[in-house]
Amino acid sequence: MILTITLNPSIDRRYYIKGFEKDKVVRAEDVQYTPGGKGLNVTRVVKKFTNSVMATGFIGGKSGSFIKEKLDELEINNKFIPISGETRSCLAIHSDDGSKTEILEKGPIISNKEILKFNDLYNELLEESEIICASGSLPQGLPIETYKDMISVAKAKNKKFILDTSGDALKKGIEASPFLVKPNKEELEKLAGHAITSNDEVIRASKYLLENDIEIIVVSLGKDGAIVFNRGYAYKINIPNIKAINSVGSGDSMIAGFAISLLEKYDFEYMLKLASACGTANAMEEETGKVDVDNVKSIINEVSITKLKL
Ligand code: TA6
Repeated sequence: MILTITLNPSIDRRYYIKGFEKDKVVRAEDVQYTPGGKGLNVTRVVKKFTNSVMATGFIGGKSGSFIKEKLDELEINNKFIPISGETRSCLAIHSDDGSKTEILEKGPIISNKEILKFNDLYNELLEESEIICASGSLPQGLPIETYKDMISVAKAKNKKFILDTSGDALKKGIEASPFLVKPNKEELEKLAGHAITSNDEVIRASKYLLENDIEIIVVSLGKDGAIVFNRGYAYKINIPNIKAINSVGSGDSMIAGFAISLLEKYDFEYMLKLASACGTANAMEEETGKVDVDNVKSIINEVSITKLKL
């Protein structure tokens, strides 16, 4: 089973606005609400391929109830710790000029009592899980070492832990050597402490990560594909050009592809192709964290991989 962890879930509110500008009153042409937060985007894509998935984390208030209702409608198994705070919203404003502006709320303050309850639930769910996916920011109240501690517990039980987060939570998480991490270029630049403008610089900046005994490092590069590091080699992944509608959630969809591949024990090259195809297929959809499985299957055949000796 794949356990997806969303400690800071969100109602993702997508607005389509003509002529969006600051300091103006504008009206939304369309709005869509989806149960979001990176881990729930991962969950919804995983569910397209297998029912062997369980979502967990914290939810609270009416927003939390909305998320649970949507997951139940999608028949996604879920066990969340109810909190006194209100689950956040994240806004994505799409303008007709092609621009996309995201506003991410910090999220609620989690109490120590709620944290202890989650730790018990996490240990219980670990027993029935093989692959753990933790994605997204930490809500307020959780120590910055939260992911690091969760990774250590999972590794002690021989579980594969995939971490997709940013900033100090990522930096601390790396210290526990998760099985797979997926920084995007901006997150890698923050880890490296300098701008990255070429694939060679991606490879040099990733060497620090390689020293932390991480089995698979994925540097996602948007429409430029990704560079993946594993066992002394780097793999440049090229994806086909597509008509991108909404790229939000493509990184999360890529994570879903890796999790499915690890669960099904696909070979390494097929895993790279499936994960890349999931990320690409997500961008073809209006909804965040959504793929059409037929699109994924046809894109897989158009993904190319170049193997480079490090
Ligand atoms: O990756 C896209 C997304 O999941 C958005 O849908 C929004 O929920 C945001 O990321 C949350 O990011 P965060 O890093 O705050 O968990």
